[in-house]
Amino acid sequence: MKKLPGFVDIQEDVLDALDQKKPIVALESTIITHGMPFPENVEMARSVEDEIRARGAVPATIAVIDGRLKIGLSKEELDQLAQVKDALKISRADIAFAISQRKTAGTTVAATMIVARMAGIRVFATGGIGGVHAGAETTFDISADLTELGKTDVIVVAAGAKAILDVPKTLEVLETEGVSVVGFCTDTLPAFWTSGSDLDIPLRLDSAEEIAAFQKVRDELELEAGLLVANPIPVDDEIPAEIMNGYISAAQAEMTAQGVSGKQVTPFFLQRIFELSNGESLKANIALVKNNARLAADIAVAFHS
Ligand code: PSU
Ligand code: MN
Repeated sequence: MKKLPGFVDIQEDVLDALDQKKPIVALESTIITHGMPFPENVEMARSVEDEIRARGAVPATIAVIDGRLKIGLSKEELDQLAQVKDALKISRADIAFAISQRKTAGTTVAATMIVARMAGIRVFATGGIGGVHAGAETTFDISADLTELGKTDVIVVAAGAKAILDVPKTLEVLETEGVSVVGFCTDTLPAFWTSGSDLDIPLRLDSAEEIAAFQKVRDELELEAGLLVANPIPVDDEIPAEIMNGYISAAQAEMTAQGVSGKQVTPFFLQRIFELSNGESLKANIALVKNNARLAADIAVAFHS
């Protein structure tokens, strides 16, 4: 295992797994600090870690706590992070700032990918990635997650792109960035709370073993771009697109009226949609993250066998 910077703390079980080349699944923490309310956020984080362990992999939740870059969190650290009121939301641009200023922060998909790759963790599970926001042609709001996927070779398992984004433009940017976008057992791009959409998926694979084999070839080619696995929410947990679209338009209108911009956009949307849907969106969100964690663990296990 390579030497990591002095500001990194690795949980014991993650360290053992790295030493023994056992399967590990990285997890992000913006979903905990900015994506879900307390206490659902900490319950979600715990059950996601349990799902990964049950599948034979070791979970490694990544976050910055008081300036320490954590790879794997103790129970106490997770509880603390889930209740911090003023946590930062950090990406490539500000991860070093959070560490040097001894802040506490949730790592976005982009920042989590950077840390996972630095530690040699190849698979990462999340809910949804950031993308091109609706109206990006005037706001230029395009998530740094997309450019990170273009240069950091980690397998990211997500439930597709949320309809709060401009999904066709998001797919175009992923293609430009050279990101391999693979649908797991699906021909259409999953739409986060909804299992399918009317957009064709660029590539399709139907097993964790095939995804691991695909990644091994990508490694040999040293492609230096990420692999995005789009995993549909289980049909029993999904919310139909017609219902979601109503909440999304309402939240979008409020956002425009209030002038919400920058980093606040995604958290604002998630919170308003949670309220408008009477908590239904959160239930679906938790179900899809768990589903992604299971697939990510299977891929990590297949990758190491
Ligand atoms: N999508 C969700 N929940 C989340 C996020 C996205 O359903 O919590 C978070 C992820 O951490 C993602 C980030 O990396 O939002 C993207 O933020 P932005 O759009 O500001 O780049
Ligand atoms: Mn943005």
